[in-house]
Amino acid sequence: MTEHAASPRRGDTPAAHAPQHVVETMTGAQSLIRSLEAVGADTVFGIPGGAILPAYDPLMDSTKVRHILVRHEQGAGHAATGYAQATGRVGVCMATSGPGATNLVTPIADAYMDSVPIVAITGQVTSKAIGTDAFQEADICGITMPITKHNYLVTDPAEIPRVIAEAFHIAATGRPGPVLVDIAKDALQATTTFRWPVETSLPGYRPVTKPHAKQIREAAKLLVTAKRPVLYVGGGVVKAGATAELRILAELTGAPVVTTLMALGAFPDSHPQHLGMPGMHGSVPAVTALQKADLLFTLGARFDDRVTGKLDSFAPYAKVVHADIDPAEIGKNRPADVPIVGDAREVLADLVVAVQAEFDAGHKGDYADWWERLDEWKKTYPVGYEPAPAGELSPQQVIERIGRLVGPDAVYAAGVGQHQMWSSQFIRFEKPGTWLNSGGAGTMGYAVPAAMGAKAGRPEAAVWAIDGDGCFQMTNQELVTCALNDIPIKVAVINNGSLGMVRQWQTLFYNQRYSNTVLHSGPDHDGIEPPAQGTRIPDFVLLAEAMGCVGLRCERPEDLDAVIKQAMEINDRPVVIDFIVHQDAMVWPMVAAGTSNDEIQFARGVRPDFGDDLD
Ligand SMILES: Cc1ncc(C[n+]2csc(CCOP(=O)(O)OP(=O)(O)O)c2C)c(N)n1
Repeated sequence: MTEHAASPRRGDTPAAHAPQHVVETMTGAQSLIRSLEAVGADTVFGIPGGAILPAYDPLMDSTKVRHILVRHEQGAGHAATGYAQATGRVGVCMATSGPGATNLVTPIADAYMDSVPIVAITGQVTSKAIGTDAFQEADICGITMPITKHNYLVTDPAEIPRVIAEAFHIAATGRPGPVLVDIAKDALQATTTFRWPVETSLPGYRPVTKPHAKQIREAAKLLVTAKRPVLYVGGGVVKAGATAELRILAELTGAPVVTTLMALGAFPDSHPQHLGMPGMHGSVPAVTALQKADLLFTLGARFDDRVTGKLDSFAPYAKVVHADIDPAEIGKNRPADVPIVGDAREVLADLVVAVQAEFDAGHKGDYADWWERLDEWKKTYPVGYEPAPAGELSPQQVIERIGRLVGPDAVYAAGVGQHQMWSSQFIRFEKPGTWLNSGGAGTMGYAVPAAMGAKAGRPEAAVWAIDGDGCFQMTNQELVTCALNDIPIKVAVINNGSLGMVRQWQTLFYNQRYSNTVLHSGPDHDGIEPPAQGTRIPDFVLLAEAMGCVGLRCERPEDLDAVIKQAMEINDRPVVIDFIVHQDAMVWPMVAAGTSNDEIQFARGVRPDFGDDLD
């Protein structure tokens, strides 16, 4: 199973540097850096300031921890997330108290929604000043309580090694997620004893990884007796490094597979059993297969509203097997007939054995009729797009060509909007860990810093950010960080001159009244005509050059491949390509928000005809 090598699982943070039985006197700040070294952290993204300053001094001497000085703490947080998603290890970011810490709130919330293991370390005002509205004081533990898996306020320097060990353990195990460690400045300054190894004390924290044998048998029985099953695969399968096991189960049973936005790459897009992505902008076969299924075999997915559409009309004929590491997910949105709590890799491995036992007993699922229908839908409703008017670039074509030319080994990070959906539709994902995006929170500005984090963690990989011109203007300053730190990412700005996804909703649901979605012009603009050529503010090519990157522009379809290839050849600096694309392209298929998946439109106003005996 070669995929395992490319499929790191949560909890893989190497403890290679862990010292054997050390007891040394040092400052709390030194103890923090030694603890980070001991848990195997190799990269920290951050910005110093008063409260965290003591920690930056010993950081300068560390030969094991590389600090990357970002331009905004939000960039540090998303970079930690990108690092974690691309490497499977825990990402680390660091900030000072008050505004430094609050700038981390968005990426922490983002990591929480997408179950990404990161540890955020913040400086806090001195312990005596806590609660006095001291300069740069913010109650970051209080603020992040609902968006962290766990958080700590440390005022006793002796606790630092234990807290860091626990934070990494909690972030990486069970359902991964962000952990915040807030350390008072006086605890960093005080003299203490660094001891390693350290005893952790987490009596209430024991994630269940081994699934219950009876539930596995029940699930296997349902799978072999179902007539219309679908393996509904979510990001948990990628997080658990369970993609090889998934493929074995899929090929053993012959059941169709759908992979959610968070699971792209968990099952090869090119595999004949793959129906595509379900959800608001999912493929017709994937969305419809879930609707018509008699069994949803759910693995590490969470029945997100973007997948289910109107919940009470979702998959009306289906029984549900729901396997998840987090028991709180099971039955949250849709009751499960067979709930399974466990690690996706262990669940899948046990299921393979249980299904084989059913086969040996002569019980084998017959999905031939189901496949006849699925193949028909695949043939009739492939994901595609209308070409742009002659001479203009269509955004889908740009993204499709990047995917084809750069290939399935690269890492792709997307922002949020139309370009994100087109990336999910037109890049072919074949391997886990190659698709980074903000699925749960939908955070504009995610792409550039996440790509930076991915490239810092996997320097050998080609890393492309596919960004919107709106998203790019939120976090592009991290290209300065990339240029200065030898992190040569590529950024494809899909420049449609507008907040495209919002504009699409205005086209469809607000009578084409384009209130405040045109980006490159001011209030005089009528919002309908594209801004005149030359009114490019900012000019992304000049902006790129100003940040130490190579800036390229592509406006004509005939130049597309050459520009992508030109960017691929440049590896000593980051590259930004400003793709000027047709502004009225829309994302299809679409299930309008709050409606039933049965209302899916293949293209504007075109509802698929299923000629259906199940309706
Ligand atoms: C931080 C943040 N603010 C606002 C939104 C709402 N929103 C979702 S998509 C979008 C437009 C994105 O525009 P752009 O980056 O140009 O991408 P496009 O849709 O044109 O591809 C907006 C404003 C968001 N998701 N995140």
